[in-house]
Amino acid sequence: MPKREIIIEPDPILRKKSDDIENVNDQIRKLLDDMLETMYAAPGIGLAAVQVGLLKRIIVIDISKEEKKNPLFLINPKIIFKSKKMSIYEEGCLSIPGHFAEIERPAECHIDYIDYNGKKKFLKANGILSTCIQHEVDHLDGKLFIDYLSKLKKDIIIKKLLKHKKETKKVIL
Ligand code: GNR
Ligand code: NI
Repeated sequence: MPKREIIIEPDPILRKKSDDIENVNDQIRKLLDDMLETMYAAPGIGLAAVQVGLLKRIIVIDISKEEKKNPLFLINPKIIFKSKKMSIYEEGCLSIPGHFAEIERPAECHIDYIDYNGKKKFLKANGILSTCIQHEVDHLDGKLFIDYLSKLKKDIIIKKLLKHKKETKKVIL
């Protein structure tokens, strides 16, 4: 199961909307397996397909502690309920390395999705799982957690990421 390269902001693909999956075949399952391995290696608790350069509505999540791995594969996830009650978590993003911020989101959410075997499922989430699902579904719509910050904070983060990208670029310009 090969790992895939994670795309770092700023990159225009991270701002694009991902497309629904028509049917869950072995190629999709291979992608899910690769994404999970990439996420564990990073390490992270969630990963959206767009972060490895594919505009597909696919997410992998595992909020468990290292030992008891409990992967969640979400295909075409749709948030059908968001609670009025909000909660705040410090968020990070594998596409925004080294930057973290407290973000307020609905505390609970309910989703419809398709699982690894192509079966329709329903899930009620709260706590960090609810936050993570919303963070990942945002990716599928071209949105990043820094979009919730003030323009000033967001611009500073993007500038730092861009500077770092330029310094570490391997190609000769
Ligand atoms: O690894 C991750 N941690 C995290 C922490 C708080 C809220 C969301 C996340 S998701 C993030 C991995 C990632 O970038 N997923 O898109
Ligand atoms: Ni992210």
